[in-house]
Amino acid sequence: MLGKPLFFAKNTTIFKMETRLKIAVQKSGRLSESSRNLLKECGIGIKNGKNALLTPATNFPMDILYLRDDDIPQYVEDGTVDIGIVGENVVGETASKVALHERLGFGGCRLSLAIPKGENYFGIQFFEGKRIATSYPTLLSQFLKNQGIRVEIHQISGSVEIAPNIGLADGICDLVSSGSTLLGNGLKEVEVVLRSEAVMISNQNLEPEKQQIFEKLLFRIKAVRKAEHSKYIVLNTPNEKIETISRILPGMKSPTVVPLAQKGWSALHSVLSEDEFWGVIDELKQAGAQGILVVPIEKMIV
Ligand code: PRT
Ligand code: ZN
Repeated sequence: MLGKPLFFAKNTTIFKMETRLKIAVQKSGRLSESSRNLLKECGIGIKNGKNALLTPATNFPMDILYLRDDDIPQYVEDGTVDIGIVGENVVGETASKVALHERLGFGGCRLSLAIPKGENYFGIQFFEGKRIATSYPTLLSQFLKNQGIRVEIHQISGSVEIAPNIGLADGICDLVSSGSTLLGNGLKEVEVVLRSEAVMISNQNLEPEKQQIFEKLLFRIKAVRKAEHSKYIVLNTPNEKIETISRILPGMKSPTVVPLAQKGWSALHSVLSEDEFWGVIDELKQAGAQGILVVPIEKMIV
């Protein structure tokens, strides 16, 4: 029945069942809170949190399914759910045939090779013939194959970082974010296999009505993500400096100019990206800008 619109006849009236998009997010773990927050920032009402297995969104044609992150790519591939939020590392490791969309800006980490800190690392050749413990055998063997290195891979599912200390392996390949787990286990990171963050994935053959809902969601996500990187700036300037200051501001279009009650002065409103902000702030002050206000933006539609 999947993929076909459903019709119910009641007396002489035909009712078409509302198409709803099914999204899978991690039930509990590093991605779960940020995934739910992202949906909320997109204006999607989620009623009864993470204890239910499935929650209907209150104001958007979408149902939220809470799963273990490892299961999400497969469920998306086989169409049990339509879309999902999961780490790129999991998509890569499960080698799932899904479409990758937006990177979502959270869950950032790297899959890295690490060895005991006392070892002399002289490059990837170090690993030739060595034993490596990992929960990521697929990604690791692809990486090493590309480098022409042969190793013995020991697949283990948890506490990979203790493997060298108990003599199970010469090195490990695991996810790293702050690096403190490696440090605490006397290991050093020597190669990055993959950089990863949470991504939106979808089934490769979404039916058109679901595709439309998905596009609405992606549109909202882009607006939220764009706003995260942008700041709204308001500053006061003598009128004769408006042109100079406008040239410094790399805003969306030209800045908005509003006359102030004080004669000869105006307020300029514009949008800056977070990265540009510190670069231009000194220039703005030197050019005569005063009372500079920088405020966060909630959503940004461009
Ligand atoms: O129960 P379920 O299967 O759903 O969750 P899980 O336990 O498998 O995954 P979880 O919640 O730990 O991680 C989910 C996703 O978060 C991962 O697939 C990554 O995409 C992402 N992520 C980001 C991380 C980390 N950072 C991370 N640091 N996943 C795991 N770690 C672990 C790593 O394995 C190591 O043990 O944290 C430790 C290292 O952290 P640092 O900060 O000490 O370097
Ligand atoms: Zn998992």
